[in-house]
Amino acid sequence: MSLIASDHFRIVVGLGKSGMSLVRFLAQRGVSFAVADTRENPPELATLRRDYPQVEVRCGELDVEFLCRADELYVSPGLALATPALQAAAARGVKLSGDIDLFARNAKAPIVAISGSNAKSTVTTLVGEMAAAAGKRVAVGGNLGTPALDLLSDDIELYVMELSSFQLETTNQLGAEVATVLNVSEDHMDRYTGLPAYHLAKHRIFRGARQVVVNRQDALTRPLMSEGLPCWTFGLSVPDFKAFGLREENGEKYLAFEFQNLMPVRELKVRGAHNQANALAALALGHAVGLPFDAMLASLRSFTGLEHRCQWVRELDGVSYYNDSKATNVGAALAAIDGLGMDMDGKLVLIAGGDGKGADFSGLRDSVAKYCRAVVLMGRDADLIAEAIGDSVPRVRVGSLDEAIEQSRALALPGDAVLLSPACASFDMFKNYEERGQLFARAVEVLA
Ligand code: UMA
Ligand code: ADP
Repeated sequence: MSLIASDHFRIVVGLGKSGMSLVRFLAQRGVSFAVADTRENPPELATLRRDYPQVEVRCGELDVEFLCRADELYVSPGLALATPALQAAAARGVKLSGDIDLFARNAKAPIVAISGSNAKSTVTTLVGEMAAAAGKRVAVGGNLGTPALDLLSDDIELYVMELSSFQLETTNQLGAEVATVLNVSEDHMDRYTGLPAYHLAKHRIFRGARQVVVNRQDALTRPLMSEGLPCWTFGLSVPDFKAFGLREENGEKYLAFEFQNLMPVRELKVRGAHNQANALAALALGHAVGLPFDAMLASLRSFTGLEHRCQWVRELDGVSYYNDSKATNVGAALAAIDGLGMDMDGKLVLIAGGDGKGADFSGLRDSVAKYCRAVVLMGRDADLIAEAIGDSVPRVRVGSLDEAIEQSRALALPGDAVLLSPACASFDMFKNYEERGQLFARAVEVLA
């Protein structure tokens, strides 16, 4: 039985991947609905016309009268709820919801829900691999690739979901078995009025949660109301009760739970302190849903990291090249600069810049001064970054990624690393961060 009233009319707003998953879900259940998208030619329009020719679609500027024909709107995470037409419909009593709300109402297996400014995809993938290694029939997705509704199946024993603040804005009640906000730092400031609004959106993940996982080193990850809920913590400090952390014994650093060492940190294949925190977060989430330690540790030992996240590309003339194109905000770039910087004897030549989404780049200043030999800047917000990081190291302005690589190569000394960690979105110069990372990796691979 589907937990959705069939006598109501819905409108799916946004016809991208999540919109199309909503269309399939509603059509399968015989619910009447229409579709709207502000774009003249949304990505899934051809698929919709082919597979569901009877469904009414309105493209272009949203029409409030049309939206008000619905009892409920399922709004794409790509559209801000502050969009005037959505607000006008809400003011006239139309409920605003989204695909995750519908997913939560229909999922029959426990949900591990993961949000945060950074490390969501890494930790989600890790928990998914841990569950699979433990023999669970697990479905992994959400903001990471497969839309949530496409994962629904009676066969599944555990859902591991990456959820963005955009998706959480329209999620009224998630009811996760365990939920976490891994870390909170500025991102998407072009969509939110400020950090408090962004923080509030992320914390909707805790609505109806049965257990929570908190980052001991980031107070903003602590749920505002979690009295009485089992709470597990992770962090790079020494752990005590209900806590995952690091402990050093006889010169060897271990991932540890409470008073028990689990495995030496050097057995992780991923680099940097931030990845140790990610491993601990995944252990805490997996433990909360009863995954055994042996399966979880085996997954940690074999995990080589995701593409475009501090990914080692090659070494040339004694210089290592890293692709961290997924660092689309200041917090992520900082984690890479600090994480790699403190792990090496040489210095970093940082390639940064792009569309800063309204961010304040001054947070990079101290780490750049400490770990960088030079910073090579490209893209729309290059000058903003140059000003914010100060002149402690040379700053070189370039017009293209190829030029950035050429300049970085000239600036790096043996023992150094060239790190593409832009602290910005890519859309001013590339299709997306994947394209930026692939072009970087390919250009570096052919350097002679
Ligand atoms: N758009 C319009 N008009 C509309 C609808 C969308 O102009 O009516 C534009 C917006 O600029 C929007 C973009 O189209 O940002 C994409 O919207 P979409 O509805 O086509 O998106 P989907 O294909 O459904 O993808 C969404 C998530 N996208 C966003 O949140 C922007 C995907 O996350 C997610 O993988 C997918 O659902 C499945 O759940 C991507 C993402 O960039 C990876 N997420 C952000 C991030 O990780 O930082 C939050
Ligand atoms: P998300 O899905 O939240 O964007 P990813 O796992 O894709 O997270 O990683 C995004 C970026 O964040 C990458 O550049 C990665 O190097 C960086 N990162 C990974 N772990 C952390 C962490 N614990 N804190 C801050 N940044 C991190």
